Amino acid sequence: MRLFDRFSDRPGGVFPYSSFCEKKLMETWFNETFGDIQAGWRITEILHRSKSAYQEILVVNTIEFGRMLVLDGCVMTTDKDEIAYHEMLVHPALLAHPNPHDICVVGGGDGGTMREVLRHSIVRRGVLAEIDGDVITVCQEFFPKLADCLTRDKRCELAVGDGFQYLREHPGQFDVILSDSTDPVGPGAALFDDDYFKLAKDALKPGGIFVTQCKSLWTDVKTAIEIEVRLRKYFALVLPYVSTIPTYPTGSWSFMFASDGIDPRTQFDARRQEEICGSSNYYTAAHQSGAFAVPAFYEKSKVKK
Ligand code: SPD
Repeated sequence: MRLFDRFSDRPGGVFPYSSFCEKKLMETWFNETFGDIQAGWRITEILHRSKSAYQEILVVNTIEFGRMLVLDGCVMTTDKDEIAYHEMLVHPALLAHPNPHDICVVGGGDGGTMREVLRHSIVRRGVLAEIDGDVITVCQEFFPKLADCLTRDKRCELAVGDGFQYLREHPGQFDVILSDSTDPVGPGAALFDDDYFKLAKDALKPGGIFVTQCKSLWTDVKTAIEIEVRLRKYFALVLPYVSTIPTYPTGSWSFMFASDGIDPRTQFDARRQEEICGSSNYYTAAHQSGAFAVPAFYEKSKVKK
């Protein structure tokens, strides 16, 4: 699909006070198509378009959600609802780990996940293993609230390159690994494979925790179950959880939490949680267990397999 195909002009009504003027207002929309569903956001401006060595990078200004980062036609993040993704990818795991000192984020070049990681004062080192340096550069310009931490916080280390390779070269180093990838299609698919999950497990210290973003349970319950089953080969406890992310397909998104036994719903540091909740805009204390209440059809779909 050509980049231009993602935009459409639609008649949006008539000019106010237009009884003598038939001219229609034209609205420009950015559309994302996923399977048989299409979502659209009315935009005012295309702020950036480029093609990196890995993907098409697009930044538009939407009316409802502010700036929107789009990679290869898929919405990655927006000014307004980024909190629902980044806070929920990070806090359940970091609060569950008793000593999260060394953290690795795989992907996440926009910086949002790392920003949340670095809000935990207990963190000593946050490594961002992002394959596409252009995403970092573009986000530093258009999403400073997300990306500023990548250069301003001394605890953050940028490892621009293949996350797969990075984990292979750093066995036993991390307390928590967070996989902030694109979707499990095309280049992102490798970050949902057996080999990658094994590498992640090996790159963790004993007792380490791994979390990956997953899919919408409404459209991809089978894929989510497959990812859970794959993770179970390497982790004793694997739990799906969900967040409401309006600009992601279906508006409801899942994550997989994986540990050797730490259960985030009951084992977490309440003192650190209080500190995080004080400055969070999405995550609340109730999410630490409540987010793990996934729809009944998730378990039932396993039986049907
Ligand atoms: N379908 C969208 C999934 C995108 C997950 N990664 C988003 C990156 C935001 N830091």
